[in-house]
Amino acid sequence: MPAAMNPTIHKDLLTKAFNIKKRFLEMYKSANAGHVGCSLSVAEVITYVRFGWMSDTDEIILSKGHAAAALYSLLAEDGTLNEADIQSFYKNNTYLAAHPPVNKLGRIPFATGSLGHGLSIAAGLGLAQKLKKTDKKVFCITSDGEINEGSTWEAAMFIAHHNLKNVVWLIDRNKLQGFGRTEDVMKLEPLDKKLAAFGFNVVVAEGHDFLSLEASKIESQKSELPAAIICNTTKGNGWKTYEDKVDCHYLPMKDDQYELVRKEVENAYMHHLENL
Ligand SMILES: Cc1ncc(C[n+]2csc(CCOP(=O)(O)OP(=O)(O)O)c2C)c(N)n1
Ligand SMILES: [Mg+2]
Repeated sequence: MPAAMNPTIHKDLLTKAFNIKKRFLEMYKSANAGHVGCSLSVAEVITYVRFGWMSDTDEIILSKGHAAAALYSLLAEDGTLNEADIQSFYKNNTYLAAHPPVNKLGRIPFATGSLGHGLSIAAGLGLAQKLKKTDKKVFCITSDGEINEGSTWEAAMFIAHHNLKNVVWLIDRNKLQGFGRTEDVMKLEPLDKKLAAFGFNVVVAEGHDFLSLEASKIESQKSELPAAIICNTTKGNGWKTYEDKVDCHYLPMKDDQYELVRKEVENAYMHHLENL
């Protein structure tokens, strides 16, 4: 897919994504928590939506709420949350729980994490904005595993039926879910054809590549249909030992693993900058 991006903007996105990853790796380490691979999978997609696409008044619904640390880190990067908020991650009485609760602090409008509900929330918000005739958009990021849930397809039908062009559905297509590969647990393919049959303008992007994400934004705006963007990603992207392995879903990082993944993520960032 052809794409062009001003190198300064590209560098800024790479830097923001790096900061976001560095911050959530620290959060996971100090909380001794899992879901590291789930956040690494979605890091560039969420960065691109926030800093490359949406306006300040648009909404993000992170339907795959188990990657909450990526969302909180993003909200720290845009200044919504501060360092003290981030330090409270996973602690008693925190606003920043393992899954995002409804949260005034982070301007999170709905709780997510019970998989399969985020797209319905986005559909409702999208319809409300359409009726109010506003320009506000709703970006919903789902996992691929949660497409197993019937409620996701119900929301898809609803979005298509009401032609909610203000809802942008991005799918973190890492091909892994909690207990194995998506195609073994419950086959999704041919996902593009299924989504097209439901009435979407289906766009495919490389979900760790800002040029491809930029191209998908442009492509998604060419159609009269609502967009579903299949973002091809790798679970645990950048954590070489566990990339594309189900273990990176659950495993907290040991000290040496943390040092290693931090270094690997930093090296990949430096490499990108050198090759801009
Ligand atoms: C309704 C529901 N069932 C089960 C779970 C437990 N759970 C948490 S993450 C996950 C699967 C993760 O795979 P996927 O949904 O593809 O997310 P990703 O690969 O992006 O991390 C499951 C089953 C849940 N959060 N909600
Ligand atoms: Mg998945």
